Amino acid sequence: NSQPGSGNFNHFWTFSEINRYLTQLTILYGDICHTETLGFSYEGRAMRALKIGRFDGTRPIVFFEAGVHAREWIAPMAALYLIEQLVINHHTHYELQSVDVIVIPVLNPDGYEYSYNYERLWRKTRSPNANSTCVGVDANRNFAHEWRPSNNPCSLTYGGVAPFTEPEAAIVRDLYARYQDLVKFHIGIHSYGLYFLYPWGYDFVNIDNWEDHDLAGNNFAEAIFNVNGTIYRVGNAAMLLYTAYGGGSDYAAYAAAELSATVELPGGGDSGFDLPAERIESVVKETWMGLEQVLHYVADV
Ligand code: ING
Ligand code: ZN
Repeated sequence: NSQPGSGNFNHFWTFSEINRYLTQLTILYGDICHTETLGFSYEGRAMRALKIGRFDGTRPIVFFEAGVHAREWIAPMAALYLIEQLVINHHTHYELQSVDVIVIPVLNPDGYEYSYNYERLWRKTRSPNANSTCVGVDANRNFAHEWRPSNNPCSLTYGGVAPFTEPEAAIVRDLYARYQDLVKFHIGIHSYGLYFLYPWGYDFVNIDNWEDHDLAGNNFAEAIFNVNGTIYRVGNAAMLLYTAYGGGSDYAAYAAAELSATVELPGGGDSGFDLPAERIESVVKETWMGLEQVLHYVADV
């Protein structure tokens, strides 16, 4: 029931539903997209990307990743809705005539499965830590830009013993190494908070081209506001939210991407992470309107 085009955004899909959907989509629309397994998680699950476009080494790439944090279930749903719009309505999107898109809907599949089946508020990966009974690393603190050592594997934001110990971070590093200058925009999709956060996250310092980020972020926020009146705040990650060392968005800006942001989708439920399923459709639709502006921003340069 998560068939392409079925419009079934009324429940949170299981990891196997997501995989079936991606496979189906590439069977039906193999001329415009394909999936690629970028690597395997600690527990051996495939980390898959959907790639839309030509990838001939000349076209700019926009890169979306969701689900690095297990409990933020709305993030993969937003990525899947974006995929659905771009693939099924491919011909109505002029931006796809000049831009290639990579989407990783579930970057941390072990965590997603664990959150889905055992512990709703699980955030990290599921790799063991030496000399500790606490499991997992925050993969969004496991990147090499301004990474910091920490001695508490039990922390929700534990960054690991070194950068890139987690395959979830390493495959993103490898993507940037592979596509280099072609990556024009990186978006990390998270929940919750209603923010468009741009670098740097490691300190209260703005990235050199923060004005470009601000413009792109305001386009994103305005398009979303026009749907249901949802108000996003746009600005520097450290100043608007909190400092975070070794984050994926910072690494993207450092290593490859001209523009990079973390977006925080709406919260809901008791914890903020357990948005009621009835709200999925409305959230992914408004989010799509914002994310489409990101594609326009790159296509219109
Ligand atoms: N938020 C991001 C986090 O990893 C973030 C926010 C990312 C802040 C990068 C600064 C830099 O903590 C969630 N919801 O995980
Ligand atoms: Zn997150």
